[in-house]
Amino acid sequence: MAYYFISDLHLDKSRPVTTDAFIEFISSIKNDARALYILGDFIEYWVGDDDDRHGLDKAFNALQHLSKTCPIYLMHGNRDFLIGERFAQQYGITLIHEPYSVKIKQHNIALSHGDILCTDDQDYLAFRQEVRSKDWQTRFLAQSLQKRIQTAEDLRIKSQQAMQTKSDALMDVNQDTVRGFFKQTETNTLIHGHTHRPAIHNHLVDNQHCQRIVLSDWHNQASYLKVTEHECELVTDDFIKTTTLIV
Ligand code: LP5
Ligand code: MN
Repeated sequence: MAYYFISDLHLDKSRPVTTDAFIEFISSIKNDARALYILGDFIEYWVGDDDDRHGLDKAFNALQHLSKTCPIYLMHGNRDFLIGERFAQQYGITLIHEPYSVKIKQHNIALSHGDILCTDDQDYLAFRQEVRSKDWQTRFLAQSLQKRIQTAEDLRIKSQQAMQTKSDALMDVNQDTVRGFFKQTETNTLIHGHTHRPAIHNHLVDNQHCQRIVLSDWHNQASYLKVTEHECELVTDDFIKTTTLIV
């Protein structure tokens, strides 16, 4: 039996290969999964639980089916932070909010989408602060579905334009912020996504060895982290990396 971690699927009806890969992945873990953690950006974008035009019912039904045999935890990402309890309950999902820690055997593991670790990207952080406020969300969700979808589409274009002006270094995690996150959560393992730079990094925090495992996005293929006992395996289309969890 194993714990599975995935993120950044960006499911969208325009990319059926990824949706099929997800359904196949869910089917492949169903007899083996102790829990599934989805660490954000599960969906390309989400403008409210009342939006039923995703064309992703097959993927959602696969989750609901899995939820009968294993708990499914979902954390918000910067694309789908408006996923609410209505959607979660409909498909047997438990929403979790960061900073979130989970104990697996004797290992204390912190989970994050990863965007809050990218603190050099000040423009993004200012934007994030605004759209994560209760007031902004209440006003946004009161708009018509069509208007919300249009705003999200506009924002995707603005975001792509903004990202062309930002360096890779600026859009990666900030090392001091990562160290602070380990201290705040009192963990020595951190799993996150968002940057789409799958890797296993070592950090030294107050002379303690810590590990940061970065999940891959799903670009037409499944990729995941599988944790069994003390071992973990990070699987992408290009490589498989293994490590032993720190006690
Ligand atoms: O996800 P990814 O990796 O592509 O990009 C992020 C950051 N971009 C975003 C924007 C999302 O992609 C947009 C998704 C829309 C879904 C939301 C649904 C709810 C509707 C919201 C409507 C307002 O998160 C990008 C980071 C990058 O990761 C790397 O970390 O740099 O951040 C930006 O590009 C943000 C810009 O720097 C600043 C935003 C300018 C747009 C201002 C328009 C204001 C609209 C009104 C909102 C208050
Ligand atoms: Mn993201």
